Amino acid sequence: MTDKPRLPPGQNLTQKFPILDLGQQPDIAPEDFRLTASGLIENPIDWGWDDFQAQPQVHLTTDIHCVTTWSRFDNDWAGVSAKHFLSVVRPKPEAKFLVFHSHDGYTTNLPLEAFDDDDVILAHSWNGAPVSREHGGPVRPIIPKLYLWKSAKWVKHITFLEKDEPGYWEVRGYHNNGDPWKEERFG
Ligand SMILES: Nc1nc2c(c(=O)[nH]1)N[C@H]1C(S)=C(S)[C@@H](COP(=O)(O)O)O[C@H]1N2
Ligand SMILES: [Mo]
Repeated sequence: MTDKPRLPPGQNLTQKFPILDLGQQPDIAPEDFRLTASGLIENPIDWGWDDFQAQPQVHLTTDIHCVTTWSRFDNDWAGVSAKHFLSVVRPKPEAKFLVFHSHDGYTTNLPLEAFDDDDVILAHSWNGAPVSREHGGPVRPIIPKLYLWKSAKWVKHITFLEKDEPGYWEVRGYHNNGDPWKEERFG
């Protein structure tokens, strides 16, 4: 067995950070920010900006891979780790999937085990500055091992589910899982 190449198949490296979304870019001031979690968890949360900032903060450097074939190496993120977030909300044993819900109406789904990993972060900063409005600030989860459409911009709500619930692009022909190294791009 060979190791996975750093650049997944069919991807091209870019230094730029393109912007892709449904066309609306919600403008959420930190004082209006709320992050809620519900579903199959022991501790549903409703965090304002101060609550989010009061959680332990981590820095992570990750690569990102967009299904439109660009990849960008070495993005520095700061925020709350998925591991910490899960230690607070405490998923019940039945919880197997989660869905991100965003302010622009976007949703995307993933297995809990993909979120429950050391390289996953709820990011408020990118390369030393707040995640910009265009890139999904104030807070955006980053799941580096899946195509970037799984990394919802402008996240406001996370639901934990027993059964999978395909999101916006997943019901419109994108692959349900989205592993870049398996080129799980479409259907
Ligand atoms: N809320 C929200 N998140 C989203 C999207 C969106 O339209 N709305 N688009 C997804 C898609 S298809 C991609 S490729 C990435 C693009 O992220 P970027 O604009 O920061 O490059 O965001 C993902 N997250
Ligand atoms: Mo995309």
